[in-house]
Amino acid sequence: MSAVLAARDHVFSPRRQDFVIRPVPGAAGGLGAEVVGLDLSRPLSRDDFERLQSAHWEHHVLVFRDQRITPSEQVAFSRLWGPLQIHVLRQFQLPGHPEILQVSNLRDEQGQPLGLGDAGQLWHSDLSYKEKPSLGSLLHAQELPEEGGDTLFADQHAAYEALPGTLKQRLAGLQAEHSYLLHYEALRSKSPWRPALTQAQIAEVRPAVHPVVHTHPGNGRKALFVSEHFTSRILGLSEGESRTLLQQLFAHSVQPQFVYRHQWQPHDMVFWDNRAVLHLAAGTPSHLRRKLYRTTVEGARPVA
Ligand SMILES: O=C(O)CCC(=O)C(=O)O
Repeated sequence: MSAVLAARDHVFSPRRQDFVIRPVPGAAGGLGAEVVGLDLSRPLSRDDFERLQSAHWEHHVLVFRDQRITPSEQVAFSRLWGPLQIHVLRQFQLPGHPEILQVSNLRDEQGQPLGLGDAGQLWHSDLSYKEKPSLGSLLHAQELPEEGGDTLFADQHAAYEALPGTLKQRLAGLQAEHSYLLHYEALRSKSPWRPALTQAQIAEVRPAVHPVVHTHPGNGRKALFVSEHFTSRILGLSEGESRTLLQQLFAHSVQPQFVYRHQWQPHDMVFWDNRAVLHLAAGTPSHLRRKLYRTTVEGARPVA
């Protein structure tokens, strides 16, 4: 369901809010914009929604500053963009809010992890291993460390556009497999608190096949759609050729000129477009506390 369809049944407020959307300081190439003055706990007008949608298609990462919103308000705002996806690791849901995945290194009184503390250690696009990957994810800062904890975003339109013409031709029509299980056991061996997956969970994350280059349904631009975390192979190539080509694309797609590094401020909510960017968690020193709430919006099946 597109955002426009998801928002169709929503009762919008007749009142616009007074806010600005401007390039985020330090961002290059149009990647990243900050939204200042908008209060997401208040009802949104259709005009304001459409302004945000245009900015999302153009800048791919929207940073909503100073959002004092509840989990229910985050869920309500996220639902405007499409149905919400429930993460397979149910253990890390926020109690009472199955749509919210806790991204956190905190533990409860029994010493059990509250959230997915090692989320995003490898570059990825959320849920690309689903038939319908994510349109976008919204991450709301609850508790931030004094140092570290940045999130990096890499512009996959710009990465595609910078490829040599011969490589663009080679990629046209290629399809790749995306698998949640690709690095799961390697991550578990580094973070033993990661739960072993049940058969039901494994069945829920069967691999999916998507075009290596897809066309963004909102802005009509092409983007690379492969990532180190989830893309396991390119169909129709030998194992060696597939590995070499994927390594080349992984290295190309996250070069510094395509990257915006987000340094979190208290109460930031960041809404990124999984169809246009890859992202990576830079890491937090283990003695410091970090907690964010993530909602994940379903998108359409990618098309070349
Ligand atoms: O914690 C972060 O900075 C990013 C988390 C992440 O990669 C994710 O939620 O997919």
